[in-house]
Amino acid sequence: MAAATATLEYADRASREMRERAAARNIPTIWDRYEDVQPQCRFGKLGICCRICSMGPCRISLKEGKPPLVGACGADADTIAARNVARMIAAGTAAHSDHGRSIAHTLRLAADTDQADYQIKDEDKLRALARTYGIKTEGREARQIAREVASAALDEFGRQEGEMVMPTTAPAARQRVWKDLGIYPRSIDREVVELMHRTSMGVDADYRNILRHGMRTALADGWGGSMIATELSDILFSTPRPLRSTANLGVLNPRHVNIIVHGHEPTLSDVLAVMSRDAKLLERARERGAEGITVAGICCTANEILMRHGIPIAGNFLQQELAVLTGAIEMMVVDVQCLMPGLSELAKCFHTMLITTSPKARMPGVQHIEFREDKGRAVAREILETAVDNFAHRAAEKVYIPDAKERLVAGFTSESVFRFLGGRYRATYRPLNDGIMTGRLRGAAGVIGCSNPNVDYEKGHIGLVKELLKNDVLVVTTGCDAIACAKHGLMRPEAAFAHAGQGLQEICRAVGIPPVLHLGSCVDNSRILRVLSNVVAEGGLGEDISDLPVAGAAPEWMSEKAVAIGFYFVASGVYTLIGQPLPMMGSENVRRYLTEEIEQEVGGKWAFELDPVEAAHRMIRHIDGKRQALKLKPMMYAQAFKSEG
Ligand code: NFS
Ligand code: SF4
Repeated sequence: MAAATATLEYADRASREMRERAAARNIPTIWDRYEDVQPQCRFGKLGICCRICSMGPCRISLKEGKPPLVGACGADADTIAARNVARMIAAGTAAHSDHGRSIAHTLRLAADTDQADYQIKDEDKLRALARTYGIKTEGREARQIAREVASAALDEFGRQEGEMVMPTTAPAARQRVWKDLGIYPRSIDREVVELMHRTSMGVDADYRNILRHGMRTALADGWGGSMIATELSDILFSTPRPLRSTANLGVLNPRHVNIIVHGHEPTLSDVLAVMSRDAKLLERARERGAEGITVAGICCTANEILMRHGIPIAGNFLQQELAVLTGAIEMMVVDVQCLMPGLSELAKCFHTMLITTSPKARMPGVQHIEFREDKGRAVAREILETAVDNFAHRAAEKVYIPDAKERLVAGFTSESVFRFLGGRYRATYRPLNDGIMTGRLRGAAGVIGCSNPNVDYEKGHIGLVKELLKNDVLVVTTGCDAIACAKHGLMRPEAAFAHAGQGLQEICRAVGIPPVLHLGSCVDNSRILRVLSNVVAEGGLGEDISDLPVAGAAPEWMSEKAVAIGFYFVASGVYTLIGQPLPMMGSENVRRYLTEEIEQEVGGKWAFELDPVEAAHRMIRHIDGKRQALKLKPMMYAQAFKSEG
């Protein structure tokens, strides 16, 4: 096993220690399995293997001039690569949006049922969303409004005529771009279905046409499914407010029953988090010899319940196995997405119970306690009691919790961040826009997405974010990048003084924010779209998102969801940089379209860069280009990195 030989320069202490322990005990983890699948198929990596019909699989030659140049049906590298990437968008959009759909159903349940386990927690937001959908709010009760908002949201999925409503919240100029190009989304399910149709055998063979529909599908995610997930979660579970918490495996308590919630949808984890504080349950834990109950999160579930309840984060995607390896987890409860199937074998080495809860995501041989929204509290109670009872089976000699946790401030939203920036009474983006216009802030960057074993441990995230901060770029983050930043202390209130350039330090001090703002889970990337729209609306920085001095990055992307996110940011006018290229580099035409020509069509484009410092500089060069186009003042302080001239 070669896992221990990988560079761990950026690894936090907890992850380093747990990886060493796994290696010492010969327990395989993601890094070992990743080694085992090497060397990887180059045709797959380059996106030029097609297996969508049984005349294939067909792969295009990697050697110039050497057949086959086309598949059996005549599809060339351009068609094949575009179809493959487009299907990743469909899958990513489906994942985010199906999550959004389940929240919409939960909102309807809360509106319809007197005794529902869910209530409307943010009525202001409900009323604001109702106005977006043209639903009357005056003199009406919250539940009445909620019922109609839930159906309006559900209509976004299956509408057969007309277009989606949620994207009307984008700047007017942006909506025109989509209309002119014919990519304004009509409905979420429809775009996904049409994409699957177009990319099936013998349909769309024009790579640009395929990828334009890919953008339309991605827009149905960002400005649709994901945005619905975020907005309705805020209505049901409350809109986050800035709060303090902690992150990393050290949040586990050796004397407590430790329960990990892992996955994505907040419907179960939110109830679990609240009910874990129940007095009767604590009593039960004490009877079994534990001093208390700790619930901690992994992946986006962690972000959801951190943002709303301050529940600590155990770790991100690459730490799911490391958490089990502590031997101190009574139960890991999973719902959907980013769950490694390898967990089931690993859990057998410990007393840890792995519990699946969604009918959409089961694992062979793993206990399943099915979660249903209409009996949320009852299922949560059963799960919690089972976890508490498992404390008796913990083997003390197998327990090792690394002494590593980091303080953080999280819970920012498009409404709250700059409410603080602007003073107490009014949500305004003026101070942010002014900061950029006067050259205190260079611009802003969204750094998001997964962690990936094909990168030196978290070097992609941390190397990139630190370089941006040094150069006065404010960073907003979500998903597993957010957790990486938290573990590295970049979300401490005082982090600006250690890492930020002078201008960014001044902004952080004036407003009392860390230089890296945690905006939530991956569906909450829709909050970043909202922030960008609000910055445009505030004025002084152009008419459209594509005018803004901003950039996006997913340095360690892994999931198909990240591909959908990248495409909706590009289609929204944002320069979007990822580490490992999209799997389409076998087609020079597709590469040129996505990294160059597409900018003429939508104002954003793709970039690929594995070196984190160079990645930051490429983003900064883009930001500086936008500053010049807007004729903004030069930067106020000497900069660590100068674009040129
Ligand atoms: Ni996002 Fe969340 Fe993490 Fe990647 Fe997975 S948890 S939805 S996909 S791995 S950031
Ligand atoms: Fe081969 Fe064409 Fe079938 Fe793809 S669609 S597997 S390229 S024959």
